[in-house]
Amino acid sequence: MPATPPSARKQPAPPREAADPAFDWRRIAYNTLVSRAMDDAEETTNRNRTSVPKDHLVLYQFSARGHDMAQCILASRLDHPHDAAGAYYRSRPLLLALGLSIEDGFASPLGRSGGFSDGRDIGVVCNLPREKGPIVLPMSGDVGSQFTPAAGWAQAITYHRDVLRDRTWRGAIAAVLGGEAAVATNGFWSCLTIATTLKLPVLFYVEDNGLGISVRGGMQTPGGNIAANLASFANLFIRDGDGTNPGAAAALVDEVVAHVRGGNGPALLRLTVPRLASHSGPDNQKGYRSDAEIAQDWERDPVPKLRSYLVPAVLSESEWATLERQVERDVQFGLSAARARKAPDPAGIRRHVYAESAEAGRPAYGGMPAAERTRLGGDSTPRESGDQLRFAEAVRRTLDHELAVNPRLLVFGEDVGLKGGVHLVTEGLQRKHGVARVFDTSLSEEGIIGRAVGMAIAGLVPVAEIQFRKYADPAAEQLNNCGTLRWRTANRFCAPIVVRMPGGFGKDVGDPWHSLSAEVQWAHAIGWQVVVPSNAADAVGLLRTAMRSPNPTIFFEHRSLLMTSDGSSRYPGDDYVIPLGSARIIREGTDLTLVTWGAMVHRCLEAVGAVEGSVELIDLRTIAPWDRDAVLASVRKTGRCLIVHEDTMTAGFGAEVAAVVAREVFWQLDAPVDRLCVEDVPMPYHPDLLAAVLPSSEAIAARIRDGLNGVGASNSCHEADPMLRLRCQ
Ligand SMILES: Cc1ncc(C[n+]2csc(CCOP(=O)(O)OP(=O)(O)O)c2C)c(N)n1
Repeated sequence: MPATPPSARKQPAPPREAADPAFDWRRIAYNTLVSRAMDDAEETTNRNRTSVPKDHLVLYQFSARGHDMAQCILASRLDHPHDAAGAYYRSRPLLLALGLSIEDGFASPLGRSGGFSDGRDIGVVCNLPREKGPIVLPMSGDVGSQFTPAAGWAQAITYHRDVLRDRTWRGAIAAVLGGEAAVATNGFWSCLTIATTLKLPVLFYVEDNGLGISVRGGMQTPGGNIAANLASFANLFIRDGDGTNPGAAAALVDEVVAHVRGGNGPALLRLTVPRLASHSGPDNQKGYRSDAEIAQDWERDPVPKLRSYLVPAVLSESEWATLERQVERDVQFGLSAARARKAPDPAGIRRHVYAESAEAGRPAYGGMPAAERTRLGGDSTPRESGDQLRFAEAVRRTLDHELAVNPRLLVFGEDVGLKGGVHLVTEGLQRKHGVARVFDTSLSEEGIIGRAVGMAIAGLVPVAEIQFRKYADPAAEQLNNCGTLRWRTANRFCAPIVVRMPGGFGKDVGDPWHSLSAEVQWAHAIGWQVVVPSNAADAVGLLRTAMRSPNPTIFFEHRSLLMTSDGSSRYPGDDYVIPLGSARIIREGTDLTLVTWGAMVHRCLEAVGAVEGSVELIDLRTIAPWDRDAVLASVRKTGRCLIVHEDTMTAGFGAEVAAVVAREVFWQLDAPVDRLCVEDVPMPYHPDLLAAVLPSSEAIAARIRDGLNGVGASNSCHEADPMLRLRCQ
């Protein structure tokens, strides 16, 4: 717990008279001065590196000098219990004004325990979870990635208010802060499209200091003024002004916040501010800024302007001096308390990649409340009498049921509404559950995933569709950040979303865009669960588990299984769940273990039927987590292992399985671990070309025979290795 600063014990007297009485100017001045003093303390500490112990240094410093006052004015207007701010590395003044303690504000850049991330993330990459009151969404280091989660929060406001009929969300807004360079990012444009097309309560707050590190604003938007350039953008209320003029900035903040809070749709406020420091600690501004320009910027410093605005109209000279002394005391107190904190404990570094089953302490902010998860329950025994159905229908039925029993659940993506998705998996769901719960999105995968993240943090259960696996590329930033979110915030936040991703080869067709599988990418990404079902029943159980999980999940829907008999099976029931990380042994055997997943399961099954010899066929069903125990137990028994997958060979998930098998059961192996995969080429279009790269059941059978006979592709290293030759004799 942060220690109580001296000022919290003795509050100053209220102002005699306010310049604009609607604002608490003393509070704004206090917060601005605190932020300024913290920047000063950090920069001094870092400049005098030799005079302070190494562990007292801020490793990565970002100053907010010049941006500070206007942010404190904005924060004073974020006063609704369900307001949220999407922010970036220069937003610490906003956090201080929203309730961040000075001690936590120092401790995080110092890398001390506790704080935003328990020493895991840069100190200015902040977050602020609060039970009641505005929160700050977890920031990321990627410029522009703050925007679409804010759109998700804003859409969640409307969902809580209109669908869940929770009146406490009325009037809430999402404010999203960014520099003028951030307006060039995909995230900005995606969020702008979402907010303006849906008329969401989003306030874009652009802090224009004219520099993106060293690059001038004219490179980010023509002429350097995004407010001017967006003048004709529909559904966007725009204001532009000077962020160093207290009265003018306050009036503009008031106007835009009132517009958004009043339900009139999004607004954009651009405030010009000076950057009264280098971009960050390591930058010295040499080469791109003259001394004269830096001096000119200091003339625009908002702090002296704030002082003249308030003294003597609101505060007397001596009251201002008292305020300054109070700030100095509080900041020194906070700094000492932060320095007294322990360094983070390396023993805990592996925690919080995923939710811990017995959650110690406070649960993370985000996702469905645990009690609701428990209420939904689940049954791991399949119903035997279910009707036969196709994979696509199984997914649809599962989504339909979950939409019915879980009012927090939403299904969205490109074309998923009236059309029912290009794979027709969501057909009929919008008609049944309404456009607020099953809806089309704009064509922006970054927007689909970023929005899902914001919604999940706001307590909803977003099930997003990426139309084809390849088209997750534009969403890679949001997907990666979603996976690491719980770990980065040391379990302060989580965003359990489900991403449905159809992919893989189609029935006899392929191409580089619609047929990618590359599931390994998400097994490699930290924090994701990755599900690769091979049939309808497994799809039902695994999808339901994913939708009730506290962790994010990628759910692969293989194109060749959606409508074919291969993917069909009996419907296992409306409550059926399968724990992730439990493989299915499809056929038991004693001579060779065949490990596979997804569509290759069916080719492997055919191959096994065509060979003599006893093959144990394992369908992994999930590759993150994957069932190491089942695979290792099987290979211990058979002494041989062949892995077959559709993803390309080099660094495919088979390499991971092979490495673990080789390490863990080396002395029980009778042959080298073998892999049969698509070679390292993209998926081709012509059926003959496709057939040439995909492992066929004949090719799999041939490789099984090689394995059983101790010959084959891996034979050369087998012969070269005397130990293995010995074991095979
Ligand atoms: C996606 C991404 N690209 C590049 C960077 C490196 N980078 C960090 S800050 C920055 C400039 C951002 O400038 P602006 O948005 O104007 O904010 P300011 O720093 O001026 O407040 C860049 C290029 C990054 N963090 N993320």
